[in-house]
Amino acid sequence: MTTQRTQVAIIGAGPSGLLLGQLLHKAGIDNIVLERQTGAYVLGRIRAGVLEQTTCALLDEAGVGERMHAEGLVHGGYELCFGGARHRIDLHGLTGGKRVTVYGQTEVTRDLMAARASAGLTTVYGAKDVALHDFDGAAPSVTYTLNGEPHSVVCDFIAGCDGYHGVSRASVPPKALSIYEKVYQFGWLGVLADTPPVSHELIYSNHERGFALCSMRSATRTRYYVQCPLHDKVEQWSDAAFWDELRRRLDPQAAESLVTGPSIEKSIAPLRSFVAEPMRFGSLFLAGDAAHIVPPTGAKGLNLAAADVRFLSRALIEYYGERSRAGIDHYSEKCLRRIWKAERFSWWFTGLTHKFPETGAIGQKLQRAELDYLVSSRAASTAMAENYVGLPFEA
Ligand code: RFL
Ligand code: PHB
Repeated sequence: MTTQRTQVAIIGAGPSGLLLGQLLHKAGIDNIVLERQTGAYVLGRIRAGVLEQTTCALLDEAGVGERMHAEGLVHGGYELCFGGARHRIDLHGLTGGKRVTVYGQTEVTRDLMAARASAGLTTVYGAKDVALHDFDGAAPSVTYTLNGEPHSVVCDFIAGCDGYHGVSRASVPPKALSIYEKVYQFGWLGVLADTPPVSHELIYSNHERGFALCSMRSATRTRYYVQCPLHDKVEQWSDAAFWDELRRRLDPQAAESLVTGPSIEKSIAPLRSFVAEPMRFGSLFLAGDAAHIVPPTGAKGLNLAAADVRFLSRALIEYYGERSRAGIDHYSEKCLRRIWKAERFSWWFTGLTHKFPETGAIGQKLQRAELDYLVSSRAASTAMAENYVGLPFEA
């Protein structure tokens, strides 16, 4: 068994783990990242696309914002489509000047990987059998195997950044956790294609056939989604069937101008609201999807992960710099306060825009009334806009 020593052992090289590693490194705090998959596999997962301004600021702080500023698309609004017409939500005007940046999670991860490599920091890809030890005691450590060989990392803290299916949350005794969960009865079928976007801003569409979302990655690459039955298989959906279904769920003008092409990625994601409380157990911290999941409608998943990492990096910097445990002790409470607001917003926006056959005709009428109210009331639009661009860190 080879033994390494570090200050913070980070499990998972998704956006949470890599961003935490970079911020800690900038502050002179040593860390090792252990990732089960290969780097190529991590980059192959097409996920989030919309960054809040505070997430962009954190990427800048980590020294990885350059390409995001050069290539990201800054959006001051988006459109809600229902009843055959589109209605713009002026995010910039309604929030006193805030905007969002459309820049894919894949690119954020790529930038963080490059920064980590050029700083010469250790990332172990292909780390199997990761196990956490003594995080409620005095000598925390993490063991893993690499190419069949056993390894151990002795550390001060463990950051569980290993997503919803990771080992970190699963290592906490169930009685120490409170779990809150809602699983939706439908999924999102997503397609990535090298086609120009149907419109220069995102379109969230509520249609009697189901929800649709038109997003993008660049001026030549689109990311589109349609609500689909939870148990559909990707193989059931030809490209032609996807484009037909998307077109039907848009207003006539967008349907007319939609440019189609071969898909370069196609996948179905389930929708879930999930929170595990608390987010700290002794020297173990959970961050990102390891602790909470939102349905993607509000574009909050990646942004919440970044917010956790912001609180956690500050807490650890305060600990090593001033030997103060205040940030560590308040980590869970500070994160959860804002997380629950994003959970509420994502649940509400999902309810407003998706088809729920079980609510019947009255459910559809009430949904339409709320959409009408939302686009005609400045107060209602403002509430929506301030959640979409991201709530402040301290209430
Ligand atoms: P990630 O990205 O899941 O990264 C966790 C990493 O941990 C590794 N791992 C392990 N490593 C070592 N040992 C183990 N035992 C391990 N178990 C797991 C994994 O291989 C992985 O590399 O979590 P992180 O960093 O917290 O980042 C969170 C974001 O990825 C997530 O919130 C968003 O992508 C959520 N999400 C979306 N958010 C949006 O805002 N918009 C979207 O359109 C959107 N689409 C999605 C999504 C999440 C999805 N998931 C989780 C299945 C679509 C999907 C399919
Ligand atoms: C995306 O571009 O993948 C995306 C954008 C907005 C969302 C969800 C996903 O709300």
